[in-house]
Amino acid sequence: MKVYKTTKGIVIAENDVFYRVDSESWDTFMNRTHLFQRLTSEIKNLEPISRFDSSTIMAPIESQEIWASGVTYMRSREARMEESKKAGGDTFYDKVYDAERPELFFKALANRTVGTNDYVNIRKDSKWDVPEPELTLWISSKGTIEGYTVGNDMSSRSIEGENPLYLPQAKMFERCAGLGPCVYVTESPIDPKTKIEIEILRENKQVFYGTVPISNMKRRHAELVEFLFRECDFPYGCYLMTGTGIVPPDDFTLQPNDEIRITIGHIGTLVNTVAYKLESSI
Ligand code: DO4
Ligand code: MG
Repeated sequence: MKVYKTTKGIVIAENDVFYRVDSESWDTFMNRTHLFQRLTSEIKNLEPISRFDSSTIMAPIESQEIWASGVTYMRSREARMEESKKAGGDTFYDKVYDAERPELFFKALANRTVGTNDYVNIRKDSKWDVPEPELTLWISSKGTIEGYTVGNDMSSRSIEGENPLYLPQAKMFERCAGLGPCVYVTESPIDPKTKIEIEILRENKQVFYGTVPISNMKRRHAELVEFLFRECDFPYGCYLMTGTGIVPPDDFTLQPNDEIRITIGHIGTLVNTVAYKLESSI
């Protein structure tokens, strides 16, 4: 079952039949345990809508925090060790990959998050930029994993590689997180064979393609959630990006107008176009 946040309210989709939910806020509607069972019984009382306009889809977020996990796949460990070697930071990635405590970092709130068919930014003071395609957990305030979405953890490799202490600047800026198109709510945990796929198009030509099964991840989802919830409360639930297992080759960097298409199994495709930040109007 898929749940979309749209400009016209919340829409539930089951087997391509769409139902609109009236007078509910995203925060209260989504932050429930046993969400799959609740939605299954709720749609029985709803009339299907005749047409779903995909141009109304927004990022599936309101008051939630987005957190992210790091170095959960061997590919991320290797790429980061290489990029930070000169700065002497390589050994930290090596250690965190094997440590009991995972790397978890705060990524964004709704104000820095974009949905599908929207722009993500690269920094003007960065020379080396990549998208990070990540399976993203939807977690209730009780710490239960209730669904999944597609996440794009936009990252500056040149800034992180210069010094691991620059991580917040490499990861957090306007439009640094892509999320969507929907939350895929499941009865049981997502199939480990599910593939993450990313395609980057430049002037309509494919300049990068990568794929990885989520089973390549070193850590369990429940383990990441347990660490995140140890000392943090999330009254509206939260999102947790689970780390990247796909890193483009070292000679690749994003350019304005590149189109990033990330597909994860049954969840769908998150499409973002790359841009520089516009001048602030504040
Ligand atoms: O260690 C820095 C961030 C790692 C990360 O974002 C990832 O592995 O996906
Ligand atoms: Mg990442």
